[in-house]
Amino acid sequence: MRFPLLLTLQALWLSVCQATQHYPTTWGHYDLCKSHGYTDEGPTWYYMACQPEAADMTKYLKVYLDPPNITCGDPPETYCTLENPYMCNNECDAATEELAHPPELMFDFEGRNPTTFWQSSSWKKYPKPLAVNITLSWNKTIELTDDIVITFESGRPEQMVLEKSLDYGRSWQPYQFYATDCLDAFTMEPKTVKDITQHTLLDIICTEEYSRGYVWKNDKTVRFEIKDRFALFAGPKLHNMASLYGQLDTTKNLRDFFTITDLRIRLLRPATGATMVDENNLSRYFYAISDIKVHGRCKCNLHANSCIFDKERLTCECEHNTTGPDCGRCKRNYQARAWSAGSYLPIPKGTANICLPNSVGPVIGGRGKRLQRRPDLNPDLDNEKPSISPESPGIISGGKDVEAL
Ligand SMILES: *[C@@H]1O[C@H](CO)[C@@H](O)[C@H](O)[C@H]1NC(C)=O
Ligand SMILES: *[C@@H]1O[C@H](CO)[C@@H](O)[C@H](O)[C@H]1NC(C)=O
Ligand SMILES: *[C@@H]1O[C@H](CO)[C@@H](O)[C@H](O)[C@H]1NC(C)=O
Ligand SMILES: *[C@@H]1O[C@H](CO)[C@@H](O)[C@H](O)[C@H]1NC(C)=O
Ligand SMILES: *[C@@H]1O[C@H](CO)[C@@H](O)[C@H](O)[C@H]1NC(C)=O
Ligand SMILES: [Ca+2]
Repeated sequence: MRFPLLLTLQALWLSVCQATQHYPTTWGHYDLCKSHGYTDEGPTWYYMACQPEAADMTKYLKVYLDPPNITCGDPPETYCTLENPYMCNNECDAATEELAHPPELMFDFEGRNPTTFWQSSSWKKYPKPLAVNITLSWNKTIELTDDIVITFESGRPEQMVLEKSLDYGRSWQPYQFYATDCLDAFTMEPKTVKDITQHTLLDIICTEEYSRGYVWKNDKTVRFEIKDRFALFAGPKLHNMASLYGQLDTTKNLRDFFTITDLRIRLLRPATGATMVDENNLSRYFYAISDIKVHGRCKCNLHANSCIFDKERLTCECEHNTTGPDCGRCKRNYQARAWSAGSYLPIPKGTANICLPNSVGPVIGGRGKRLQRRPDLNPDLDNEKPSISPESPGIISGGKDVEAL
């Protein structure tokens, strides 16, 4: 009679897997910033590293197009298909709601049929390049947690660059190059994400995987593969997130790689489907995007487990007596030691590294030497070893002394 039980367990396991398809169970840690506990002296709080849940980040962005008037429909235009220049029934008219294709349609709910999409003007100025920048701005640092997926309604571009900014759009770095011919377009060897190793994870590659023309009509997505990169540390099914978290904790470059404030999609050359551009019918060449997926979480330096969207702006709800949009500072009167980010280590609860009240005692200069140490103070306070705050016995903090897993 073991059989039924086994089946039940299997069914249970399957449903757990389905429920957590996006986020393996190991993502669940770090959802609490503090918890209530008791010591000999009475009730107290225990503080832990914490972070907001990952979410669909496209609800919180602003989109900017360059050139600003590149959206189709003003004046109205009729488009022909790439496959058949005599099939010209794609009409764009910005003044008619049913025929308009504004940028918002890249971020609306894509559950219905037919799809809704943004569309550019056609390549009227050929051979001058048809270059369009689509910039997505959050005005907040975001940590990516899943692949960026761009779904094209037109053919996928023959040349495109995905760029990122970490400083609110002041400077930009490429994330990935995309071309039908990487050598020709960017003088880069074509690679795929499978060529990347732990040691080359920060390398920027050019891929030809997402630029094949109209023949692959069913494959309309262009991806930036976050999960494949995570998998280099966390294993193919991201079962060992602890290992990834350990790496993120100790390697700033790696953390920064997945962190953004803005994204920019630089469309450089539309799909042409053939080796020669048909100069007599340029209405066949344009860009159209039906959906963009960006999944991530607010970066709160492990000092907040929620992030709110208020007055058009994302802000971490900082705990641990930190403050600022990313909880990047200690609150006034809580500067007894230098601010530091929370730590994922030790797994699974991490270390809060809370800011301590000034009354703990004055700290001299930058070296953090302490004067007038009060007798009840833990002598290890300065070197981030686990320590007890004098005001509230039982508060655990510090602890960067754990080896990476
Ligand atoms: C956009 O505006 C610029 C400058 O006003 C103009 O030269 C260009 O033709 C316009 N482009 C489109 C596609 O309407
Ligand atoms: C493209 O070809 C179709 C079919 O011949 C024609 O109806 C349309 O006007 C042409 N467009 C241009 C811009 O020549
Ligand atoms: C797009 O952005 C790049 C830099 O990221 C800039 O050089 C270019 O002028 C922008 N505009 C267009 C239309 O490409
Ligand atoms: C970005 O956020 C800051 C506050 O963090 C605000 O002052 C600024 O106006 C925002 N910028 C934009 C373009 O929304
Ligand atoms: C911040 O400081 C206040 C006042 O001392 C204290 O009640 C609170 O528990 C502190 N919070 C954290 C997370 O340390
Ligand atoms: Ca859409």
